[in-house]
Amino acid sequence: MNNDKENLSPVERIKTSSNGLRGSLKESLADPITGAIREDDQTLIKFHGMYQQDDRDRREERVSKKLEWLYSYMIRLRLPGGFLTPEQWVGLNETAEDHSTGTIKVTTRQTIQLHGILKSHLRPTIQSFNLQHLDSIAACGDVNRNVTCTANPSESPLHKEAYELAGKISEMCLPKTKSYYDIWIDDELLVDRKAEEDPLYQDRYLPRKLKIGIAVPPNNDVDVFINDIALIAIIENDKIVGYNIAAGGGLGATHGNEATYARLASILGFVDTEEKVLKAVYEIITVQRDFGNRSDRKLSRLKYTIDKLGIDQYRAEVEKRTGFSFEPAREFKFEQRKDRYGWIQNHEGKWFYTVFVEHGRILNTAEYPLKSGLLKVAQTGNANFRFTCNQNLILADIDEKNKADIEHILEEHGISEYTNGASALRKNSVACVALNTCSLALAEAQRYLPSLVTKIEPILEKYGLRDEDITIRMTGCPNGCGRSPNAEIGFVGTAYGKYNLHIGGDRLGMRLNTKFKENIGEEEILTTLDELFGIYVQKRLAEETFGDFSYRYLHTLN
Ligand code: SRM
Ligand code: SF4
Repeated sequence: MNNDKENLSPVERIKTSSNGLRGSLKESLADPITGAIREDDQTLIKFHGMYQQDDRDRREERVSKKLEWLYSYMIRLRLPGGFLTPEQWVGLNETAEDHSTGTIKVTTRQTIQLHGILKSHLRPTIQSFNLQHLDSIAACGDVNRNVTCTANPSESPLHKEAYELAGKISEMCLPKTKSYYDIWIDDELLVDRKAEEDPLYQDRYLPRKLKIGIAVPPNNDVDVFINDIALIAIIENDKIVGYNIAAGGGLGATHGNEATYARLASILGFVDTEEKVLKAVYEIITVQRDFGNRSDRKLSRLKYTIDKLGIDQYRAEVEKRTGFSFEPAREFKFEQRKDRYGWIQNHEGKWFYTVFVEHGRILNTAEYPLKSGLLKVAQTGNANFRFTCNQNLILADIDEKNKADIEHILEEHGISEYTNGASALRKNSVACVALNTCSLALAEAQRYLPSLVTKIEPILEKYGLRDEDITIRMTGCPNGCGRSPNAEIGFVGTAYGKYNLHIGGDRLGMRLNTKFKENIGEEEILTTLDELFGIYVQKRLAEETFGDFSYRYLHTLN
């Protein structure tokens, strides 16, 4: 068992003494003097799917006016497998306009965030989500997060099955406390504390966040191996016969702290029935709950517990708890990780349109009324909304008879032109939020990568590489929210305008990249890439991807 009890991190005390994650949140919300909430409540509010933030662009101005920082909140929805009905999209659009900056952000974990919500708007926002049957429970905090699943679930019955499993895992891992309803929905709710007893999380919850993803080969659009728990559907004779289960993925690290590192999940083995899958997932979590590091939050993710215990001991402890053994892992093959843009028809004849949404930001600009176009599609009631881990959106389950109407809306709003016209590099780019809301950002990401891509495109053009599907990802710090450590070209922010450049990751998400240049600015980024692309076209092997080539370059050619 975890032997760090003597030296628990302060967050552990906040969790155990929180009265089922209630803390003093009601008092904090009622305080009219400040836009912030009390310090302990800033930890607890995460378990309710929210973060206290401030507008970092306006810090200096606020201080010069002797005002407190401009505090506001980000809310993240819990959407296992990333799905909304058209009615829910219309409701979300309205909630975003009434209470947030208005921008709807599709995240790298297939869900939605709204930013810039003032404290007084928090309860109305949650209440309006509640009316849409949406919640943000456990979207953040030391619990299981949004369960991701290969997008396009209606493309085949197998995707549907995996999507449904994502929902079951999400339900199984929900905290039992009803504090969310108590605080955000109904003040008068009578609380039965006995009914809130939580065998999974107890009163201490997990040592740290925990993430679960499900991939349906041949697509690894969920980047399954970056999750704490990764499920890979094993398909035989067109049926899912079970799942390979892997554990210990995670991408975050801290500059200068050698004890921290990105890691891909290691395969524990194969499990056949759904009942066993759920049991195995549950007990992988309880082992992490009991053995994870509760002293140093930098070393408390499941990946460090696995490396501390060793994969065999971790597996043995899980098997002891489940009462069955993992079978040897079965073969599987990933063939792609990118989204399939444009129209696709599924086995039932329904249509799907994948919209390219640069870094998941859905808003209107003078040139591109994306948000209005999507609202108009939703208002027809004839398309569901699905989200991908590449921050894109799928208009889903469209009947043949409604396709032309939706196509017309997409054309009218420039959405199909934008999706078709973007270069391969741009369509394979991911960036995290970073500035101006992320308190941990050291550099820009989603506000900067689009213009950097514009400068890289002519270089690719020069070498005849315009259509090459190179994955390029940027994060404003080494936490890896835009999964930069798992890209063919990864940028990791070090300071304003400066990035570490990583290369050598593979295209399918099976190999992490390696730092190649440290702390470089735009000019050096462009000259370095120019040089690398030049060598790539000269020395690449047949069909060799840029990621595989640069891995070879780093290890043998350089
Ligand atoms: Fe993340 C923290 C945004 C996916 C690793 N992440 C944050 C916070 C909440 C900053 C904070 O703690 O104050 C960021 C909020 C920024 C903002 O203003 O919205 C943030 N993370 C995001 C999102 C929105 C990025 C995006 O642009 O899409 C993604 C939301 C996912 C979701 O819907 O749940 C997001 N974060 C990820 C991923 C990628 C993934 O899961 O597929 C990772 C890497 C995988 C992993 O977990 O290792 C990731 N985020 C982190 C970490 C590092 C955790 C670690 O233990 O190493 C932090 C920092 C922390 O937890 O202390 C972090
Ligand atoms: Fe913020 Fe860093 Fe995550 Fe980007 S990677 S959203 S900068 S924590």
